[in-house]
Amino acid sequence: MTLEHFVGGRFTGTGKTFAKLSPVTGELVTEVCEADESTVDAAVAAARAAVRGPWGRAGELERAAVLRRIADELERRFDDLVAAEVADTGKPIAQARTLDIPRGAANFRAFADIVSAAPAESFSTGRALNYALRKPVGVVAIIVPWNLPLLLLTWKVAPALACGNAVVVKPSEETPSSATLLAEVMAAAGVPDGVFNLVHGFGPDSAGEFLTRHPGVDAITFTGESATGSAIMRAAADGVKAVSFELGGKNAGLVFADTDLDAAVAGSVRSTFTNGGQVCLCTERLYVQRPIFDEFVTRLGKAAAELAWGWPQDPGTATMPLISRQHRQKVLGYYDLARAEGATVVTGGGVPAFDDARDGGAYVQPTVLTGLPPDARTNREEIFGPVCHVAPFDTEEEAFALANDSDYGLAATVWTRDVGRAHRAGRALDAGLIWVNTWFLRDLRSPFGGVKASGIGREGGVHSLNFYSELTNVCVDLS
Ligand code: NAD
Ligand code: 6OD
Repeated sequence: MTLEHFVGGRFTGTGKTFAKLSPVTGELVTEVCEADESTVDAAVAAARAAVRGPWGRAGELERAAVLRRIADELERRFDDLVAAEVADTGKPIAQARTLDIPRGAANFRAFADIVSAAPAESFSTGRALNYALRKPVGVVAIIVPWNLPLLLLTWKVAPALACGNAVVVKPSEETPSSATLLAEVMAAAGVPDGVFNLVHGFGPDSAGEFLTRHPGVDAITFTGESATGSAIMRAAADGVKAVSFELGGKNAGLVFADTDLDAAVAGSVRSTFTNGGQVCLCTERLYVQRPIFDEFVTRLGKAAAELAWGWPQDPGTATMPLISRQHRQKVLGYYDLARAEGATVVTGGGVPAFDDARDGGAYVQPTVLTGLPPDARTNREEIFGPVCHVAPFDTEEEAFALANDSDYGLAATVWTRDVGRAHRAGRALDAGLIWVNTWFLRDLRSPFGGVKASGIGREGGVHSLNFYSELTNVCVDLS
């Protein structure tokens, strides 16, 4: 079977296709159509027609009802979506069942609630009444990566539709399957034709670039690498298109000596190795207060070495392959670089041997490093694999300074029992997201995004509504 685009409510093919390979075995998962410029034109035109039609004028409660039907249909297709996500990414089925796919439905339910309850701004004086109307932005291009495919796609589609826009989405070339199922879900949920359009393909000189350069696109929301964000910003400049960017990270975890050490070790294992370290929020730099440094490193290294290997379909599997052989080459390059920069490899640092079909996949060993100076490239560049470097610190001030010594500023995690310190960290750390004694605990009403090279803008709750809608102020003279 060949996966097709979804344009104006219909699946449609293109002559050119590409192969999606399994990260688990290297075998073919599916062929996928690659969009040419005319397919992207047709998708943008279908979206424009939809947003000019009844959909663009529908009330919030009407759109919220549609979002809830989409969530119902996602839940009905739960097993198909789990299978698609596992096949494309090789992630453990337990994670797909408890995180990736439930969040797809949760995103639609959350934004149905958020848009239904959004307050209307109004100001009155004796002379005049001012009130702000929320209108759709128009045609929104949504470009997402491969690590949490359905979660990250629906995180943007849900608020965009809640605000009455029509969307053209481009999933990663590495994860085309769940997005294709999402198109089926849209049709089954009765979403009007043209409101949700899907084009498959790559970035430069392919669907991604055709979309971001397209004059018919009004706004672009993108999740991916910071360097890609720069390229998209250049493309968006011509049309002065609004952008929202969720980009890369080199996230710090701070472990203070007053912490509950069991919780800090278990939490750092999660924050470093979940999804094979391929979550933008993953910790790649750990700083541990000197009195507990040795014990922490020993326990983290042991836990990393003991993470359960298995096939993705085995319920107990904790590890997963990287998304592709190409990405594995990049991550292994950093393992080599770390050694060249003088790191001590506490555990991992190579490729596991299975003696079965998984040797054709893209697996690497979970890896813990120590001994690098703060300016080592391994400590500064995003690796996006199951690896972290652990360094000691003495004082709170030093810990905050080390955490902030980065071009990125997405997330930080702080492990401490000192409540005052927790709040000081909230103020002191240059990051958009700070978790204290936990990691990746989400409330979809809260602002999500990064500072510095980690992004532009915030999504989540009312922040998403602000990006996906235009406010028009109406001033009525009451005299
Ligand atoms: P990527 O930037 O290579 O690709 C992301 C998407 O952009 C893909 O769909 C790709 O085809 C498309 N693309 C690439 N070049 C393009 C171009 N010139 N024009 C238009 N589209 C283009 O990222 P990736 O490798 O898929 O994902 C990993 C990266 O994503 C990491 O850096 C990670 O930190 C980041 N990420 C960030 C967040 C966040 O919320 N901040 C979330 C997930 C992933
Ligand atoms: O939880 C979310 O809403 C979100 N955007 C997570 C991003 C994870 C990055 O890989």
